[in-house]
Amino acid sequence: MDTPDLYRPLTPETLGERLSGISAVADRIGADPSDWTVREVGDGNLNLVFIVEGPKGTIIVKQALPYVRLVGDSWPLPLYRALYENHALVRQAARDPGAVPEVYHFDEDQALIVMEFLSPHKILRRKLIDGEKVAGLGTFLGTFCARTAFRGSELSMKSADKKADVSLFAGNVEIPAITEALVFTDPYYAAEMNRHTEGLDPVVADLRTNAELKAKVQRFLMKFASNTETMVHGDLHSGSIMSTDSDSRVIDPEFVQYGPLGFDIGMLTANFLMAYFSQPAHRSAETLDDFQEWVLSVIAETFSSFEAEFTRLWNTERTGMLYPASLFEDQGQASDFACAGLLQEIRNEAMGYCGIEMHRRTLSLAHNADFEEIEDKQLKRRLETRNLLMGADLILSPESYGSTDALVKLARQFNKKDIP
Ligand code: SR1
Ligand code: MG
Repeated sequence: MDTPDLYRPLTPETLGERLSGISAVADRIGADPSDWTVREVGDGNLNLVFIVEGPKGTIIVKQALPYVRLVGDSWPLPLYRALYENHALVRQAARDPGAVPEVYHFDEDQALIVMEFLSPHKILRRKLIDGEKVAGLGTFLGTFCARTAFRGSELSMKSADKKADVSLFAGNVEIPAITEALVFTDPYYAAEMNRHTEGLDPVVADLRTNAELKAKVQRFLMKFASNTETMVHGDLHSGSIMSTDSDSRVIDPEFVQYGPLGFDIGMLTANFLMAYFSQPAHRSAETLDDFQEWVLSVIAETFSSFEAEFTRLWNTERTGMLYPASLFEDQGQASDFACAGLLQEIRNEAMGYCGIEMHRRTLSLAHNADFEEIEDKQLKRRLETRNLLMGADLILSPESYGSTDALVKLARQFNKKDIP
């Protein structure tokens, strides 16, 4: 995998000199780099992230590294992923204005994006672990998922534009390959980079010997890899959302690809369910029920907002070649039932992706802090077991949980389940 000759990773010491001539930067933080304060704050799995503060303001500089930061240079990863992230941010901003950070500057050779600094936003996963509620969260996320799903598909886009975009994003090969392996495959066999909490072996063995479950997961992988319904964020977890107590934004779409309509909302739901199941380790008994119920209410609000916004767009922006008015409204026939049927299919498939994400975050390489920060290993094992078992139910029978009531009921059942 070649790294372009011009590329040099930034350091806090070199960033000032390297970015000083860029007018988009100077306009926002001031022109003299000797007045800038630079901090590298990247704590994700892949990139460098700098907060650069100057007399006029603050910006974020995100730069791709030519390898997976979490693992090291033994796992090379192409820099061109920054190009796709930039394309994704531009499209998401157009499809859901204000939902993602504004891009100020993109440098393809340096694989870097200069963008809006969100403040006082914090990573949502941190807020969920700390028990901090976010007003309007489900509405924001459901609306974001609906707008990006609908407006990135041929329900809305001209076919020529959508097909050109599918072809553009098809160049992003290695990033989907990470998801195909880490999310859909590795959890279900003894892959080299896997790890799981001590004592989980019997549950893990049950999953890995369940041929029906593995076949269902592979069917979901086939859809993920070959279904180009819409442009998906591709990694929509609570670490890809930044929030204050009442405002949220979606960040970090470098796993963007064309994929199934239900993928993002399914992955997102998994991350709320993992926040839910891990709460007994993070909350006192007095606040536990209230916070857990709030997390479930966010899931419910996300789906109801998704469906409301998707339906609104169906009725007002259905300008693509799919489900055209010529077949329905123009013949005096309503198409509501077709919209409702499609939404039900999206919900059902979302449940499958949800269950798979619940498995991979506890079994393969990239675990999440919700569980990882639990020091009591027995408690961690018990809570992760609830999560794994519910994930299996969702994968095996996604259509049984295609309503919010059924999903929430199942989560409450597993949350009460005695695990020895
Ligand atoms: C090697 S990358 C591991 C994970 O980090 C990203 O955030 C994605 O979730 C990916 O699966
Ligand atoms: Mg990320």
